Amino acid sequence: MKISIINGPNLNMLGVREPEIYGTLSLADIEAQCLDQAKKLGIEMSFSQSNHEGEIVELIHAAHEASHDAIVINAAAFTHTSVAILDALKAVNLPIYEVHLSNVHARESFRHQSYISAIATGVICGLGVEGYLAAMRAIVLK
Ligand code: CA2
Repeated sequence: MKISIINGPNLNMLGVREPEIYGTLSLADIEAQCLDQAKKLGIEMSFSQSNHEGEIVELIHAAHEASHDAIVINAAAFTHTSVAILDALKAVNLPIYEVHLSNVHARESFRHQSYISAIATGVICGLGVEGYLAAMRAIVLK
């Protein structure tokens, strides 16, 4: 089994600013914890981040082309704006798990809207890195 974990804009800044919202872990720390989890679960994992909408669309296509079994995505701000990412996720027809580090529902109202949730198998927010790990476990257990 192979899982593609895709991260959106500004998540490369984690651990540097706004630790009260996003915690103190860097994206490299999150990747290391996901890799550790993948080893424990006996699966393969790819982990990527982009600040560009079109690149995220291509990462979604690549997950399909490389025969990944599921996508875990934290599309960051594009969650709330991107029909292109929604269309790409629909096109690849893979199980989608939407993850957010923070509880988006306890924040500004524009973060309550997600283009991805309606087509996701599962949505996890507010659990920090544990959301990524829980999504990985859920994919394997399904
Ligand atoms: O809670 C999440 O994981 C989010 O997807 C993070 C996005 C935000 O736009 C979503 O509404 C919720 C923002 C990621 C930006 O990360 C930063 C990290 C450090 C400093 C500034 C931004």
